[in-house]
Amino acid sequence: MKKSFFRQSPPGLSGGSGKGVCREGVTLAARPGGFLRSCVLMQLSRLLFPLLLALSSLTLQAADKPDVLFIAVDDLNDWTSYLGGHPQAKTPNIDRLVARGTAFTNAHCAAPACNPSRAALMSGLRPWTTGIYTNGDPAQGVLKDVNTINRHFLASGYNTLGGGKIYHNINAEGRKDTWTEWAGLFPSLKEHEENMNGLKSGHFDWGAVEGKPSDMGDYKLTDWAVNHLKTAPTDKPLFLAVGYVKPHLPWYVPHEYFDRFPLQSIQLPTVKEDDLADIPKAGVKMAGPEGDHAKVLKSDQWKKAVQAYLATISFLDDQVGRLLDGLDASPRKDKTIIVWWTDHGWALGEKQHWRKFALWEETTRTSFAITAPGITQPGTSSAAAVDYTNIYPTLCELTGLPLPEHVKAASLVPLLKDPKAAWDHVAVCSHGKRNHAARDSQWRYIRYADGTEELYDHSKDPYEWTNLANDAASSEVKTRLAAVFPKEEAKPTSGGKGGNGDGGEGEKKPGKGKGKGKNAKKKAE
Ligand SMILES: [Ca+2]
Ligand SMILES: [Ca+2]
Repeated sequence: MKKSFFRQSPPGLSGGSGKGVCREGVTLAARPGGFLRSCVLMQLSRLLFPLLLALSSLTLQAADKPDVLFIAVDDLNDWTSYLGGHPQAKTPNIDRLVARGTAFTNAHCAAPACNPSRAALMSGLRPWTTGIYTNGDPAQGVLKDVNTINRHFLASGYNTLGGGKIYHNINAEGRKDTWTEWAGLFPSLKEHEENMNGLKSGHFDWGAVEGKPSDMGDYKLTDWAVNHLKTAPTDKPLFLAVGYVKPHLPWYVPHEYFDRFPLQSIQLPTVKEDDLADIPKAGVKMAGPEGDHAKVLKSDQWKKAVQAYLATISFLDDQVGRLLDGLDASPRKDKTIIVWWTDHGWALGEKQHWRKFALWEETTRTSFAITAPGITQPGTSSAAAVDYTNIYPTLCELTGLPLPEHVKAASLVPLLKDPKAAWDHVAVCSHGKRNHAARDSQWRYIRYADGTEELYDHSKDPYEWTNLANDAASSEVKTRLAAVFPKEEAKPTSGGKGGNGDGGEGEKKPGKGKGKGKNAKKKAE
């Protein structure tokens, strides 16, 4: 572990002269008996004064800082109206949120699974540095020594409040000492697997359920967040992290959401029948056509799954609308930075693949936008290829917090100021050790651990149907994009026993809390 990962003292708090010698001894000796006391007092004041000064200046500076509304969403791909990932997606509120600032339309996770994606985003460190590659690679052992985003804001004078799912393993990372207040998960209806679709595939399940929207955990999370926007003390800047759990599986939401998407009207994703024919074995293994896809086809569940995902997204969208209304009714309306991100994409049958856990566009592309008052212009978008290691430095620059030494990625602020600004960085996504994808404005290049490759030209092939990796003409592009892949990679924290389990161990729901931080002490992982 490099020293630079470790948490740093808050700026200004490590000071104090501390020399331990009372140099005024000669003068003070003229007052017999008072020397020692005076000397100690002077020494104390010397030690305390800079500390008090630093504290007061920190408070003063902190009070002037913008608030941050940090919204995480679990398992939402590009099926939003504004990104157009599915023609029937209805997301007026997400669109409204994103339109307040700059939408990043070519944004990608650092890893296509909950745990490594969130660990990379919150730490600013890539999987190949931390060894957190998959859901089965424990994060806590590494992250406890890293100055993560929430630790950094807490140490810098922010009132940091977190609720829902921010890290994958909320029991391990959602601890009281890393937030001012950690609220954990809120109980929801139908938390047990019901096998409503008959596939007997654990939480790979969907169906309309009895209940009201207000019975859902994300509804309660929204109430919690809106309440804090209204009531959190205004003498301290607020970092409010709201982690929505839907549209993660299982897709159980009340009937009214399913009713918005009549089954007979549902359109399946655009797919090419023999799409896997030009994909190397390692890619076909990631797609796993004999798994979820075979089951879905056999039981005629494809349209029902699409309907259920759209319905669950629509439920989420309603909560986003309530959250936005809450922000606009709060005193923080005009000084709040909004960071909106979904932890990775999701495939629903493209390349005969389901879920995340792969390196194609459907699974790495996310919904991501930033609104920064005074910096972003409403309704703007950037097509620059960005990934989630860019979020930490951007937040530091927007709030004036010092940039931790370990955070090396580029800030997005130039793009927030001018979405058309030059951007020569490449988005990188890793799925397991030595499997990486690089994405720029035109190309996606995938290289698997065994050296096999895929290359897609998005200017002609938006669905990534034609693998150009074996074309002689592609060697220059491949060489340029391969240069961003690491030469050395950390061992997986699980020792290689992790994996994502394709619905198994790594896909288990994080431990439940009661929305009051009761889960904070439990040990997991
Ligand atoms: Ca996720
Ligand atoms: Ca193909």
